[in-house]
Amino acid sequence: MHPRSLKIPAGRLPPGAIGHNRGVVRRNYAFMPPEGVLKSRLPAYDLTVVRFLAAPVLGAQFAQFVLEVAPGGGSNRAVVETGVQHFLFVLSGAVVIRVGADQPAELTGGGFAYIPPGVAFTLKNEGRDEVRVLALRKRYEAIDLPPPEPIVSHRDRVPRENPTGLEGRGFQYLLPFGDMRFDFEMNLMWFQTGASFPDVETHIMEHGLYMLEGQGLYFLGQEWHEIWAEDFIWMGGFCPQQFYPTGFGDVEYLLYKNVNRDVA
Ligand code: UGY
Ligand code: MN
Repeated sequence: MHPRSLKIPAGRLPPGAIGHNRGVVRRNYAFMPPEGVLKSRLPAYDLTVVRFLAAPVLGAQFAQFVLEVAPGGGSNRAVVETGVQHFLFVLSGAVVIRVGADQPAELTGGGFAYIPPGVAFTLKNEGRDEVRVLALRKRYEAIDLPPPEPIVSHRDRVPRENPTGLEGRGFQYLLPFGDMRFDFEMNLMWFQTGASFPDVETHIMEHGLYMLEGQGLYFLGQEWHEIWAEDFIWMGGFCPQQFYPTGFGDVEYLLYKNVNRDVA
C-alpha cells in the first residue's frame, strides 16, 4: 500500500517507519524512495531545500538532486562551473531562469533547460507557491567539436517517438538525439500497462531515473523492486535492468543516460 494512503494520527510515525525501508543501495545501483532523502542546503541558493539523489559518493559519475524553492528563493548569484554542464527540469510550479546573457524565461511544469559547461545561470521563484526542479550536474567530456549551445524549452515542444516499435511505449528525447556534441541524453519514457522493454538490458551507460507518474516493477541486478511516482533509481554501468507497469494508469519517468563517448 502507498504509505501516503495510510491514516496516521498527528505526531505519530507510520507503522514500519522505523526499520522498514523500500530503498536499497548496492555496488552499482541504488533505489531511493523520497521519504528517506534528507534536506541539504547549498550556498548558491536561498530559501531552497536540496534533496540529493545521486552523487559520486554513491558511485555515480554525475550528481542529481531536487531543488525545493520557496517563494522568493532561488539562486542568490549566477551558478557557473568550469567544465560542468547542468540540466534543469521543472517538476511543479513556475520558475524564472536566465541562461548566459539571454533574456529571463519562465518555465512551468515540464519546462527544461540545458546549460553548457562554463555558462552562468540563475533560477528564481518569483511566484507564491513552492517550485520543484530536478537538477543534474555532469562534467563535460570534451571532444574535437565545440560544446552545445544552451537550450530552454518545454516537453510539449518535443515529439513523442517510438524507436522500439513496441505497442504502448514512447520516448521524448529532450536533447537533440544523435548530436555528438552532447555527452548525455535526458529522455521521457512513457509506458502503458502491458508494455515493457524487449529484453533485460545490460549496457555500459549509467542512468538516473526519476519516476514522474504511475507505478511498476523494476528489475535491478537480480531483484525486482516496486516503484512509484517520486522514487529515484541510480543504475551504474552494466546494471541489468527491466521494467513493467503494474498500476491502472500510464507510467512516465525521466531518464538520464551518458552517451556518445568511449571510456578508453
Ligand atoms: O534507453 C535506455 O537505456 C532505457 N531503455 N533504459 C531504461 O529505461 N532503464
Ligand atoms: Mn537502459
